[in-house]
Amino acid sequence: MLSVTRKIVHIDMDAFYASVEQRDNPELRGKPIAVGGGANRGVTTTASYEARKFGVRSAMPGYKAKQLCPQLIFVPPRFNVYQQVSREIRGIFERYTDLIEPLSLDEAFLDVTINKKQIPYGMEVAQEIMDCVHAETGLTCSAGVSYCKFLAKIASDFKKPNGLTVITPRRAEAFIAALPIKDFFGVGKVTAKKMYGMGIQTGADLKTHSRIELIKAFGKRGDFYYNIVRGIDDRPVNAHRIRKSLGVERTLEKDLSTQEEITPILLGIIDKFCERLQKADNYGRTITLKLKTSDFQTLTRSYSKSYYIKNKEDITQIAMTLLEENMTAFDKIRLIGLTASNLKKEQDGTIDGQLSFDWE
Ligand code: TTP
Ligand code: MG
Repeated sequence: MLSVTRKIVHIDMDAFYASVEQRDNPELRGKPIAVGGGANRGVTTTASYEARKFGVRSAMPGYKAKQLCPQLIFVPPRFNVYQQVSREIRGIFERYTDLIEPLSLDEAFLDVTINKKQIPYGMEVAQEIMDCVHAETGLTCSAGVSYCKFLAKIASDFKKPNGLTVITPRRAEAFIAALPIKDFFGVGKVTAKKMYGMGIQTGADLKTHSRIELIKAFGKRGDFYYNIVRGIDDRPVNAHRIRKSLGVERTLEKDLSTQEEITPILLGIIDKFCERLQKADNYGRTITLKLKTSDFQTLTRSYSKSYYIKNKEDITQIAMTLLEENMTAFDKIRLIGLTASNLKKEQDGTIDGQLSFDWE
């Protein structure tokens, strides 16, 4: 059988939210900034490269970021602007291919094996896209090019910011062997920890384990790890990724423990949640309440109906009942959220992520 080597490009914007803020406010340029994480409780969404030198990272509590970098400037997020930029870069991608799989607002896989400009090299497509993104949005991105998604994704991270990395089939195995396991796309924190326990630090270590061993340790995913460490990844670029949930969540200003304290916050979330469903014109048969405890445990509790839950009274009643029934499951919480799943419209090529908002 004739097999054609695919050309996959992965594009990822550099320090996305922070770069947009620095672009739109010259006073922030060249300075260490964090988006979100203001006041004392919020969590930063991302940090400018100037702030990263101090160790400031995504998802870091604001107070910790400030400790690491006392001159850090906190900037409130502007999600509508990030969404607009996301649409602009998507417009650029569409000049080359319709096979686009967005992973979040700022990154996407593109299959350019056959592309609208008939450019023979994936690298050339990636370079053109990087140039267009810069010329048209004033922002930089990084690109990875390879024959599969796994390697394209890893490649885009290799020379950030504004970097372009190509991993050819010939270089793939050596590249993967040297790669720390924590940088594997598809290996989360929990899996990485388990792998460390098995003496696996790098791709080379992972490769010493048999398929059976990996399946025993990681179930079905073991098979996936066995393949990717050998550079085998046939997953197609899926232009119609299925959106499975839609939701809203909020990090609290201080940890809360009583139902009296939590109820008004939950009511606010219900308002936003209903607005969001209406705007998306999408509704779910399942509503999930998500609570993150002060010691960072995540609790999720769901309730399903046989019909799509649209009505605000219904949603309020479900959310309140889920809260009430689970008041004994935690001591204090630091985050609360609501999600709709089993959605009416699960087929959706665009993605706008889980909207999380910090008001401070
Ligand atoms: P990333 O692409 O992971 O990060 P980044 O673009 O800020 O930086 P890099 O140059 O390393 O790619 O995420 C894209 C945006 O998503 C980021 O700017 C902010 C948001 N985000 C969060 O809100 N919370 C998170 O925990 C992470 C990782 C990202
Ligand atoms: Mg990025």
